[in-house]
Amino acid sequence: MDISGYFRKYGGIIDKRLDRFLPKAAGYPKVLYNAMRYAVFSGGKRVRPVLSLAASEACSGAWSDAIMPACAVELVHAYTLVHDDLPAMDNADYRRGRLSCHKRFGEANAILAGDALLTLAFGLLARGGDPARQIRMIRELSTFIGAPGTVAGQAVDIAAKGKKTGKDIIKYINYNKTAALIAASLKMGAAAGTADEVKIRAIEGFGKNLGLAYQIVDDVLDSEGYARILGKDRALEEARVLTKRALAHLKPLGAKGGRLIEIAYLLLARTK
Ligand code: GRG
Repeated sequence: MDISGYFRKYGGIIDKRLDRFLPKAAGYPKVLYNAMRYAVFSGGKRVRPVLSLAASEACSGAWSDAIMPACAVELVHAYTLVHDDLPAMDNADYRRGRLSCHKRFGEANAILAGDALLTLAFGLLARGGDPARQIRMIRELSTFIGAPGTVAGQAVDIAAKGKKTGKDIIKYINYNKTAALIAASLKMGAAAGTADEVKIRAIEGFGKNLGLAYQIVDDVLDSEGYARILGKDRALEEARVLTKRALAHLKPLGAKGGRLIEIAYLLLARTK
């Protein structure tokens, strides 16, 4: 299967599961459930959950081992976007080409939808599978997306708004806002099965570098961050270096790391 087919196949599986795990649109309170669904089913590429499933596969796990963390990371991603778009944060009226969640459902409902998505994500990690692995995944996710982690990255980003920002601060923001959740997606995918610690750490190292490269490519596409400081060519060169650094971490996986290598090159070359 080529890499686009892989994304289509696993993206489809993830969407079906997310549909099953999210509260039904007709349930009560309807506005909250619709806001949650609106945030999740709006054309996201499903990069993070596919990374979880690919990491599981690379460690000889079954996709069924990794489906809960895969869905959990997409819910967390959706929550961060809903909250990031709020007037108190990035104040964005549109997301993925349509009204942002608070513009469509009101600010209070968007805040609550984000809260509920985050809460459901942790609930999914506690469902099914081996309890020791579930606890580990809950601990890992809370470390990567809390403070320090995604929330800290967002706090520093907000504090830096309108100020001249150096490369170190941008790197801190990129690592915490973006790379932390990407690393968590991969690490939890690996840890959901029976992978040993050497492989789990290898996948984590891959994820941290891949996540930094992912944000730089995003900056180049949006003409922001690194692209603004370094220029697009130098920023892309930095993304290439980080991707190579990411790939070097995959050595302990041998040929099993092949799919992750393909994904890394696909993300480096992405245009949206
Ligand atoms: C609110 C705690 C809190 C954090 C918000 C993640 C974030 C921090 C803000 C979102 C805006 C932003 C610039 C995020 C960087 C990560 C990133 C590149 C997001 C876009 O991810 P894609 O490309 O988007 O996977 P799709 O739409 O495909 O899901």
